[in-house]
Amino acid sequence: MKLSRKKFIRTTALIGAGAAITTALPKSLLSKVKSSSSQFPIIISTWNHGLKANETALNTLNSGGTSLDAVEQGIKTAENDPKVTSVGYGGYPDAEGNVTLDACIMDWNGNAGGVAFLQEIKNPISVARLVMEKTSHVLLVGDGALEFAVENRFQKENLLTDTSLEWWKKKKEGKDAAMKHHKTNEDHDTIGQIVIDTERRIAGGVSTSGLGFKLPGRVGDSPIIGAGLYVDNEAGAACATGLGELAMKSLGCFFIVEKMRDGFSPMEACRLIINRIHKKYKTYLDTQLAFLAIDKNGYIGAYALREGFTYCVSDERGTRELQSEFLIH
Ligand code: SD4
Repeated sequence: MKLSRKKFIRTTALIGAGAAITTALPKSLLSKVKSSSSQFPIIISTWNHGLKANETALNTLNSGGTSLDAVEQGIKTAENDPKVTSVGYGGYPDAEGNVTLDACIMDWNGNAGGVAFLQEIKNPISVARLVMEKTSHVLLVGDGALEFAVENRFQKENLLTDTSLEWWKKKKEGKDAAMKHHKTNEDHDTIGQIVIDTERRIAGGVSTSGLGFKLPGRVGDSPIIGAGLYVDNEAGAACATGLGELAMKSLGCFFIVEKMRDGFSPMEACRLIINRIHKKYKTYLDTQLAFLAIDKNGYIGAYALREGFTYCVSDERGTRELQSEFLIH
């Protein structure tokens, strides 16, 4: 269904107001905020590269695409951009200098697909979608994922840019220090995007080159359903960014969606899991981890372990980048 800019503005007015009110309320009241009625679409995504990704997703909806189409196209924008050094083409390589990519996607029926440790393919999000739609599996990794992509006419190409090669050389010179300090604000910023379309169908996706200078073979949370992404049309959706190991140990996105199903606001649910992780894994306090969530009524929550996480929202006020709340400086 084609959605004009004007209609988009009109139909999302209620949601925009709700989101604005939610962020302005004192923390103690957040759990009591309930949505009465909602209009869609609404699009959210992680980090600054979400601005372009959201615009692309909105254009896809306007051209008649579903929320799933919007997520795929939106995320491809970041994957194709060599300046985004944490996703797809131009993503920072592992310790051996290889760019290895992780991605997953989920639709409103609970279908899921993912790829991990995929090399030489620019758009892992599209391969993840094909895994979901064309196979009976959820996750393909490494050579198997590459073979599947090539069979489905994806081109093999070199994903290492001059910039990422230079970065890798510098990292290699100071190898030991680099391996110890996974400062996720500096080395990687996954794109996660969630779209609710006018039919109230929720879809989400995540794509990343993972932790820069990671050990060869390392796979993070991003392709793991429940860790890096979870979508359930009955409750809402969540995606993660930051040190994937923490999202994997906590299955953070699944946790958030289940809390929203139980009536917690997205903000409360995100805060609960960050607090739990902070309490349990004290050794990781020099790292970043953040969750972004939306419930089925269009209320948004974003919460990070530490300062610096930003996310993008597209609603009746257009597309903009917002600062997330956080636990520690
Ligand atoms: C990972 N979670 O591979 C991803 C990377 C990321 O912001 O999100 N960076 O651990």
